[in-house]
Amino acid sequence: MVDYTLKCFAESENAYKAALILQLCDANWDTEWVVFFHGESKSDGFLDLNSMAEVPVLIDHTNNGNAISQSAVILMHLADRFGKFVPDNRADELEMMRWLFFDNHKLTSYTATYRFLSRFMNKDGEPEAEFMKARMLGSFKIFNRHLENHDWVAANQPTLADISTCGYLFWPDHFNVTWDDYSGIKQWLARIQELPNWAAPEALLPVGPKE
Ligand SMILES: N[C@@H](CCC(=O)N[C@@H](CS)C(=O)NCC(=O)O)C(=O)O
Repeated sequence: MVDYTLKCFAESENAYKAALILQLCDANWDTEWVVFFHGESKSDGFLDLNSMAEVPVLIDHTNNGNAISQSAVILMHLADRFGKFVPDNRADELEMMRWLFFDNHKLTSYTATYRFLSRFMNKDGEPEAEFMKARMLGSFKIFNRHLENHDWVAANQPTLADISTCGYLFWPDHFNVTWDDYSGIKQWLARIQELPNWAAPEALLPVGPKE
């Protein structure tokens, strides 16, 4: 029996955030594929686990199968469990929280929505896609400027802010960007890839039902 099961699917980089911390902490975990594109996350069974109808959901078998959702909350729960990726002083912890909110409100939110409109709905050129793309590029500019002067997002070490913000960024071609135009982001992603046990999204998230 594993300690944690992550309900997820390959295209969900919010799920990758949770998968990445499990991987970096060398946790005992497995995945369960959510048939997202056929509406599973809106089904009654799924809503019983997460009333917000969103992936990811972490099932914590070490705590009576408790279901936890919102990737930032999952990250905080696992950081607490493993004693990793949270700064040891209040100022850096607040800075970490500041970037977690920035990520959830802007960076991931605009990137994921634009990627969905462009890649899965072929809406490039249409007003809603162009609006989201502009908001995404605006958040990249802000984030890149920060990373040009910081090795890690919130402290002098990797924290949950790095794990959360990097979620969507390993596949820039999925949202029509090259990191050659954003040297701060490019160099920071390379630092993340050098963390012990790092693995890419496609190595951690399931693409379909298990045999
Ligand atoms: N803030 C949430 C966002 C989760 C989210 O948007 N998940 C997507 C898949 S990556 C989803 O389930 N979307 C369903 C919907 O928006 O209806 C988190 O970080 O967990």
